[in-house]
Amino acid sequence: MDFKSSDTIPGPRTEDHLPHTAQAAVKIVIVGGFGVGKTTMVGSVSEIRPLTTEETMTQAGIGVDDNYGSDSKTATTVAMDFGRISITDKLVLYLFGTPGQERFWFLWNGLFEGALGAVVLVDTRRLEVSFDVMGRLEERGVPFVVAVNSFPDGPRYPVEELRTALDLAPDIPIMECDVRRRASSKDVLMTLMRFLHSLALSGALI
Ligand SMILES: Nc1nc2c(ncn2[C@@H]2O[C@H](COP(=O)(O)OP(=O)(O)OP(=O)(O)O)[C@@H](O)[C@H]2O)c(=O)[nH]1
Ligand SMILES: [Mg+2]
Repeated sequence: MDFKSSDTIPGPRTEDHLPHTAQAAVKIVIVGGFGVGKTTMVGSVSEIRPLTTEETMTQAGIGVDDNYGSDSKTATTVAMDFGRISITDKLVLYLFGTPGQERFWFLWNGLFEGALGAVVLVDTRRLEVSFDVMGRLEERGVPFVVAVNSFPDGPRYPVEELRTALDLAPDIPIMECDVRRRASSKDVLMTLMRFLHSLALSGALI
């Protein structure tokens, strides 16, 4: 293909460059059922413009994909979300959001490859989806924390009640969050980092 002399190939923007102090990069996956807020979380916390693979939801999805009354949700992830956040000068997290619709779950295995840890996003209106999600992480030996993304019409339960309902081991962190807020999403990631650090110290992280 010929390029006209005025054509320019866009290079990385300044904010896309990794800080030169970065010494370690860690892959984290964000998983959860359809429409639980995975793409929103990657977008709210990423310091680079996130890469998304959103496709518009069409009439064909009616009766198949229940968006639980979220009229603002018009698109769904069909492959993955990708973002990045520097936790410290030295530590960088690469974030991979998974697609939520079950017909795309076969892509998760590839996305889990090399992941050090995961965030399981939970919607209290659809707790049952979380069992499948956590089961897949357990099968792959990926440690995770659980973050409850509270929607206004979702039932509210004390966190410890949710721990019991989800049959979570006592050491697995569980917290509430609002993935639309950067600070809240960052708190979740910090909790995951602390959890992974404690597992590493105890020798449980392979
Ligand atoms: N009220 C409320 N709405 C939210 C919250 N989090 C996300 N949303 C909205 O809910 C919708 C779902 O968000 P997405 O980020 O697309 O969810 P997802 O998990 O990536 O969805 P899929 O990729 O389709 O599985 C969007 O319209 C968000 O604006 C929340 O905490 N509260
Ligand atoms: Mg998504």
